[in-house]
Amino acid sequence: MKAGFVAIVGRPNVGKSTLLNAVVGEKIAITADRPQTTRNRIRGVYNDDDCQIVFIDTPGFIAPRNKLGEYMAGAALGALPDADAALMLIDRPVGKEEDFGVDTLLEKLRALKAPKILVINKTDLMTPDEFKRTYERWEGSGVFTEIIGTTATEGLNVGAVVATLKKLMPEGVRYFPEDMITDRPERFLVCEIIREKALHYLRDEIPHGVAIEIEKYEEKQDITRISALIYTEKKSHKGIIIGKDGRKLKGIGKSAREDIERLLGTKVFLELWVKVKPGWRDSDFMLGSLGYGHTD
Ligand SMILES: Nc1nc2c(ncn2[C@@H]2O[C@H](COP(=O)(O)OP(=O)(O)OP(=O)(O)O)[C@@H](O)[C@H]2O)c(=O)[nH]1
Ligand SMILES: [Mg+2]
Repeated sequence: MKAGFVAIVGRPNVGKSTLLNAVVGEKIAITADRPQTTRNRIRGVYNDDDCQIVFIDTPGFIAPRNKLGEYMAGAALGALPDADAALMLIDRPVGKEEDFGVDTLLEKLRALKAPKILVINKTDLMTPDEFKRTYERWEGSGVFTEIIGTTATEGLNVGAVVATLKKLMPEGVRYFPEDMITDRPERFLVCEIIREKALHYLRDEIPHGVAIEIEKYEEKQDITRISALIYTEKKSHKGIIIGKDGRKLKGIGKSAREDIERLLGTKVFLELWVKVKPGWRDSDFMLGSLGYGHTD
């Protein structure tokens, strides 16, 4: 029996959470077509007859701009030292403006004893020649024991990533029961679903200033009543989130409710409120109460 931990790291928006979901076969981490979607470490558990791999999804790594960013960067780098293997994801050749994140990650990876695998994701967006050039460039870094191309959205080659990691895992026993696919509780997943829908509905800088807090969570026999707050940093953003005649907030609520019903397997009554909290991303108190206070 093999069992171990794999840290998934990389710059924002490269598809780390999409890959985690593909590996586990369920949606446990939210994804969005914008950077800095993931804010916490999220563990997803892969099981088969003779192996358990605990994948740790991490926030995309960039230079922090506020205390929330510091928490996120800490969550990303902090996943590495205890990992039995590290997966670094990229989605295209790196340019200059991106060098901070990649350089720092490479430096950390070089210092790590555990084996490192590079995943070139979003191969569907590359020509064979682009893939080849990217492959050769990274091969030259000398950091990675293996380089694998994937299309995480379609699950393409995800099996190859798992098979490669399986060989690298140490002998051991399962860390989590076989039916447990994530260590995150339902309430966390509910907040994340709401945040994901808000990300999908909102543009520009607004999503970065959004956080979700559950105010009420009542589980009855066949219905779960949830009331949640959407925090935003600016008064002007509150109106945008609510939208004309409350339409945007209704849209966010409806699509979140549908996903939450699927997750919980009950009917859901979901109420959303928008609240302005200037500077919450730099407030230790607010970060703590929103689950960004200490990494686990
Ligand atoms: N075309 C294509 N899109 C992909 C692929 N994998 C992920 N995506 C998309 O890329 C976007 C970012 O994916 P995420 O999984 O949220 O990326 P992430 O690396 O977790 O991002 P952060 O949490 O911000 O660090 C989403 O819109 C995904 O649907 C892929 O293989 N091909
Ligand atoms: Mg993510």
